[in-house]
Amino acid sequence: MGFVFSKVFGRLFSKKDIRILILGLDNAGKTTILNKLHLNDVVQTIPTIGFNVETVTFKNLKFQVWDLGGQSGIRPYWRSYYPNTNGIIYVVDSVDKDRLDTTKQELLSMLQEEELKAVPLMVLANKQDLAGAQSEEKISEFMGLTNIKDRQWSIFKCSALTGHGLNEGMDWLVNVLESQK
Ligand SMILES: Nc1nc2c(ncn2[C@@H]2O[C@H](COP(=O)(O)OP(=O)(O)O)[C@@H](O)[C@H]2O)c(=O)[nH]1
Ligand SMILES: [Mg+2]
Repeated sequence: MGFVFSKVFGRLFSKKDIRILILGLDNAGKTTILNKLHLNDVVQTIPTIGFNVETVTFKNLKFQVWDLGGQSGIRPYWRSYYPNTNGIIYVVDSVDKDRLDTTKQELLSMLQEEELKAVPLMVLANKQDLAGAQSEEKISEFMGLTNIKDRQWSIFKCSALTGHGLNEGMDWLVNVLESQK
């Protein structure tokens, strides 16, 4: 299942800068998704104080990725990445039932950030190729996504490993971003 970056994101190429955060717990599959965008060569991990941010820039699009969870002490450093964010991709490991509550709490904390108010949210229920993966309906229900009324959001099942489902999710996000132009 191929992912043709320019086909999916091409509609957003313009002079206007677009910033997308890709977030989730460690091991959720964020870096794998970034690699699936076939921009591996421009991925740089920039060590900052306390945490690493992977940045991919392509034309006017900028993707920034880091791991949530664990040390709440570094949370203040994240804030410098929030301003002018156009979209959030939140990646969930659908097999990691033990940390479903942790990832839910991390997401809810992010959504409370003033600078991320009303920013569209696309949740990816990743690792659907694995046995025991929770359905996107179950994850949506558990994480209380249906209570979100103050922003556009959607959830998609996918496998970053095979690429299956990624296009659908990205398509949704691109449509939302396009309608905001
Ligand atoms: N089976 C399967 N493994 C995946 C999938 N996505 C990521 N992984 C694996 O999960 C591990 C963590 O992925 P990674 O992208 O490094 O997670 P990150 O910490 O969120 O950046 C790696 O071993 C990946 O190969 C998926 O959709 N299916
Ligand atoms: Mg990673």
